[in-house]
Amino acid sequence: MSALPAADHELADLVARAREREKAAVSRLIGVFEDSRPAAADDRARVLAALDVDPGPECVVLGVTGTPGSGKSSLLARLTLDALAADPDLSIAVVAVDPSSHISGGSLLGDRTRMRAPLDERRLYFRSQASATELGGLSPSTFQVCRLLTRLFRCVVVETVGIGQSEADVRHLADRVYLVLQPLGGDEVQFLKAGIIEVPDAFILNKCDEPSAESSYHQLKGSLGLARPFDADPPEIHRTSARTGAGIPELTEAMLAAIATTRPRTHAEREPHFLERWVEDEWGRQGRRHLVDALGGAPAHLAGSGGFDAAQVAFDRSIRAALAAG
Ligand SMILES: Nc1nc2c(ncn2[C@@H]2O[C@H](COP(=O)(O)OP(=O)(O)OP(=O)(O)O)[C@@H](O)[C@H]2O)c(=O)[nH]1
Ligand SMILES: [Mg+2]
Repeated sequence: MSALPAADHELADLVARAREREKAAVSRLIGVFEDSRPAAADDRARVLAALDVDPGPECVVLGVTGTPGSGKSSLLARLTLDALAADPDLSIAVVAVDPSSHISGGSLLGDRTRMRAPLDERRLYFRSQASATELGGLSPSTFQVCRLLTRLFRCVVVETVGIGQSEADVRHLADRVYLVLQPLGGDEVQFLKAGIIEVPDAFILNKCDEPSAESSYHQLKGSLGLARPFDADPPEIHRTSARTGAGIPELTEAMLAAIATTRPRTHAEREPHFLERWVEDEWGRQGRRHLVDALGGAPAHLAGSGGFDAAQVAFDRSIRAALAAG
């Protein structure tokens, strides 16, 4: 059964309430975008058509990635409220891809920070999604949910653990990526490991209330020079403590400036990567080959299908026909 009202005037009313960022309406629409059943594609297309008649202001997507437990959620809880207080026109939706919730429904890493948006503050919305993998890759529906939220909010923040595939995904989703790190025990090599240091546009060294923070800051600075010879100017390193509040006003200001000056990707620019990911998840290597050889690649297939949802339906039909033909 469809999760949407069948009558057009009822859908229009639901969409209007979501535009006002009424939490119940936003949550109901999110259900449609998280629904992986094939029939949901038509519902998504209806919602997007209703929204795109009268597009709102551009939305900047910020990626906040980083090592597990580095303080991403604690920082966001403070930053979002401070930013909303500073700018009355701002609205923010946070999508946290949660590495632990699908395993135990509870705590993987000790006392996890959970952000709750005050119920009466319509300018702040929070959604937690179970991760696809234990290591915190983006959930397949993160992109789908962002398609909706970027049409309702001025800024969408995606919080992920920065490991493996999620780094590449967050790069394709976000217009600007922050990497949150915590002070090391003194092993410089760790900052250089795993390649994560090459992706972000800016760095946040959190937990600066800890004693090793000062030496870690200098190690990070040194590592960046080595790992990122491509930077004309060294990237920003913000030093913060979500515990004491040190550095939070400066980071809030930098975030507001980034939202004001970043030219966001268009919806269409985000689609090819996530169509490829979907094809790979559903059909594996064979699917990838079909997308390229039979359909001319993701951008061509998207352009020829009339939108992401239609492209998924058309791909499904096309590969099934090819397989049946042997
Ligand atoms: N000392 C200190 N502890 C902090 C700071 N920020 C967060 N913490 C603590 O670090 C732990 C993890 O914080 P979270 O905000 O949940 O970190 P996270 O990066 O969102 O964690 P995951 O989403 O599980 O990867 C919690 O116990 C926090 O209280 C800080 O600035 N200083
Ligand atoms: Mg978190």
